[in-house]
Amino acid sequence: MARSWQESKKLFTDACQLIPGGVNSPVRAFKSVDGDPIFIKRALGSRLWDADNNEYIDYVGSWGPAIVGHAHSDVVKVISQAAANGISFGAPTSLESDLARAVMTHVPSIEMIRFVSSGTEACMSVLRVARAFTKRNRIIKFEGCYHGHSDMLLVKAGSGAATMGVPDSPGVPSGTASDTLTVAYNDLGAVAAMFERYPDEVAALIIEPIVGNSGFIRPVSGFLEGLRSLCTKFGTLLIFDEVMTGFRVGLGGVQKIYDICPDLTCLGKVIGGGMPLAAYGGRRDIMAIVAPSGPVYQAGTLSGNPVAVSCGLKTLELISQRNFFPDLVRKTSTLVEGLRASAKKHNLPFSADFEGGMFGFFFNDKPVTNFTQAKMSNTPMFKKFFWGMMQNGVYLAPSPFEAGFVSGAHGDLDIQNTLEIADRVMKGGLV
Ligand code: KE4
Repeated sequence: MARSWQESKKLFTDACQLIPGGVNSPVRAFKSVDGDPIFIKRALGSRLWDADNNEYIDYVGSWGPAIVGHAHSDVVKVISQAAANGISFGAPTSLESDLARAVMTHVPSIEMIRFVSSGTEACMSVLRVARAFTKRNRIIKFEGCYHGHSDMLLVKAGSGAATMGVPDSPGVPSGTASDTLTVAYNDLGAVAAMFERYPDEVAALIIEPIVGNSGFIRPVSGFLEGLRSLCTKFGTLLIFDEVMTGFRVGLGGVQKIYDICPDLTCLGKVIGGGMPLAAYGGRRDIMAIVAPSGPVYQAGTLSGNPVAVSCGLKTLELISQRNFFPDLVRKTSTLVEGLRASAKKHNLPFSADFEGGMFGFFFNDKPVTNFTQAKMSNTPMFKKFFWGMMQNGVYLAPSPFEAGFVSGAHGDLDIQNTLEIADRVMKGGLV
């Protein structure tokens, strides 16, 4: 029986009178799948229920944070306990040092860290620090990578900016954007040429070391190593934006998997466990210039909020358990292999990849190594697949330029059911 979304439609109509586009973040608006968003009523484990009481197996996971599953009892308990002690003080607590140590245990390139409230804030702040430390202004970013919505980074951005067709948003002064140099992902030659053109002007190169905001795109062999040596050669700071990949692809992030040591790292999503918490950190000599220990100003009323930090601490504790990631990888691998097998069986142009608990797929039978290639994927096919999965109770990211996420709460039966549904949808034809 076709699903009804009447209640969500009513709530959406109401919200559109009050909130731009009826949502508080554009990618939630289902624009790129030509639909209206479902309104979520509650979630538990791997499941979501919408305002019409439709149940879904959830692979958005709040865009990554819900790695232990929704409303994990241990997480809810620590949040309640922390809140009962006071929700926010605007003063330091020992919890922040505990979370700092928990992060550094797994990400040794971070010698000092500053907590903030969003990935946008982390990426915006880290670039201010990089510019101050190097006394340079230019930054290099990659087409299709998304580092939040600060002015200097809304240049050829991925994720919602790409979905909405505004990778270069109106309202960003040309003067601000002019210092942001963009290059195609995986094109080391183009990066080298950019450095040759501005040999002593580039403060930082910021990258999603595995891209999640153009869909899932992996660095080609030697690419990250090449960036590391180019940045060292030209005195540019290498910044890994691991807001999405940190503690998601593995406890040490992409930098551990590829054995690359960035100068600075941005984190978010998982380290807050779904609460507003992110961070930037790295070399001690660089972080030492951040106020109040140094002159580079950055601040936040709710930075290091004790409730959010408690949520993050418990989340990191749960995912650090010995069998958490091996089990997450096994389930994600089963999902991706099964999707590949069905697409092959039904002669669909399809590629898929994953790392840890993060995956992505394109309706494209050619390799996707950059954003231009990602955009050549078959969008109508993606839309049909997305809605077929939605109608059958599987909630995927409503955009081809996003990644998917498996949680510790997804059971083998969830994966099996998902694959059975995907096969049926693919068999039904996506043209
Ligand atoms: P936030 O400001 O949304 O917390 O983080 C920005 C950000 C920075 N860096 C990376 C690699 C990111 O993926 C993000 C945010 N990711 C998107 C999803 N692709 C958030 C979802 C949304 O915009 O609503």
